[in-house]
Amino acid sequence: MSRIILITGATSGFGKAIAEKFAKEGYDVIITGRRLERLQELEKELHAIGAKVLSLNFDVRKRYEVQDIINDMPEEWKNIDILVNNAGLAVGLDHIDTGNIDDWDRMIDTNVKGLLYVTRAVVPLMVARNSGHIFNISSIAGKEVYENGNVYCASKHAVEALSKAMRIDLLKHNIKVTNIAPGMAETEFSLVRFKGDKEKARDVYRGIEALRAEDIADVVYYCATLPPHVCINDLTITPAAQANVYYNVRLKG
Ligand code: NDP
Ligand code: 8X3
Repeated sequence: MSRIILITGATSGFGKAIAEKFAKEGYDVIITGRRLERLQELEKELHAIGAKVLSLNFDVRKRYEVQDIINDMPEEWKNIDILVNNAGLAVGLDHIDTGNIDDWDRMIDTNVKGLLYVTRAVVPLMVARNSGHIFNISSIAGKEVYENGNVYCASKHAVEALSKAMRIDLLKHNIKVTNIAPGMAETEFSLVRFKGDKEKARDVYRGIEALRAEDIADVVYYCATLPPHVCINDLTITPAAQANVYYNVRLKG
């Protein structure tokens, strides 16, 4: 019987790469996100490599919709082995006294509350089977705080705390929890943070070989396929040219 993975935010970046990686490796894949067209394209791509796919089109911020959609999944898809809480975003980069409160709400609602809604809907299915593995995609912004990062950093610090808390609460249910904290990775992340400003987004990665989404997918796959008695609790991954949120080296020119 194939194993089942559910990935939030599979329409782009890390989530899409994780879906592709696990599909190639023979997993049945549940892909989720708000952009229906992207979901449909990915579903087609994964079918073409012979994978079994279920697309769920929802916004993680919609508490009741999340619960209903997970409840209404076909029974054979409910044996979820791996949950990847990946959907998330940074919006804006401002000092605390000038920050946009709508941006703050979006980050907290998505990165913290959305992650909780999905977890609350999926984890009872794992508890019932006494088996499972949760990946929470945090960030180096969950380890340290940088200027203008305030609310995004706070949301990822919350993810870090939730990873630790889930590991304790779910220990007796044989559910592993792995917290993944990537550094600079070139996805649509900066385009979203700068609200579509391509120039500003490109500038973030200028002179740096940033992580690729596939690097994160490989790491998640590695952690997910270790023997049952081994759990990687927490992993920080940066490009070789980045030490932490403060220090990196850029090639000139
Ligand atoms: P992308 O912008 O490429 O992907 C983000 C994904 O999240 C998309 O699939 C998007 O789908 C989904 N998403 C966003 N909001 C919602 C929502 N309300 N409901 C459902 N899905 C949503 O960025 P990344 O792949 O880089 O980001 C993935 C995760 O990694 C995020 O949690 C981010 O904070 C974290 N991260 C990113 C780093 C980076 O440098 N790139 C570094 C460290 C952590 P859709 O819009 O279709 O809903
Ligand atoms: C994304 C990495 O450094 O832009 O989580 O916050 S950073």
